[in-house]
Amino acid sequence: MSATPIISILNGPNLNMLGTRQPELYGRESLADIEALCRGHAAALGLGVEFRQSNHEGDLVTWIQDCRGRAAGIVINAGAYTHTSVAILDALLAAEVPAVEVHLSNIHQRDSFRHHSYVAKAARGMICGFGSHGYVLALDALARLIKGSSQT
Ligand code: CA2
Repeated sequence: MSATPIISILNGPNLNMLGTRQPELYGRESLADIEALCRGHAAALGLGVEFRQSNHEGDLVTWIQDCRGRAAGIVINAGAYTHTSVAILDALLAAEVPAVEVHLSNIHQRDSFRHHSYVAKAARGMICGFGSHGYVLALDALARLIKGSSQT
């Protein structure tokens, strides 16, 4: 039997504050609620999950590097670093692991500085505007990609 593929779910700055403020934008769930949602859905798909959050860009870069040759996929909500971080883009390009970008809010309906994503250049696709369900959709997308790539 082959090992369970691991999906690394990475969350950027301020996402540890979910559930405390701005529910109209980000919903009422905490990040711990989203982690539980992801763990349950990943298990149903036969995937394992690592779930992490940091307010520091370098942590996210290191965790992405650590995925190379080890993780089967990355789900990333880089928070505000989405719109600023060439370092995260470079790490995703170097990792050579399929990544799906997620945002809770619809970034295209918000401030114009949120319309551009550096992460998008390295991601297989982006899901935004569906709240926590976006993480579930991202896991579904990765499960399909992983199954497709393991078929002979
Ligand atoms: O919609 C998303 O998921 C974002 O990645 C969230 C980021 C924002 O900078 C991106 O443009 C879009 C911000 C997350 C902040 O989350 C908070 C939640 C509650 C209270 C304060 C901040």
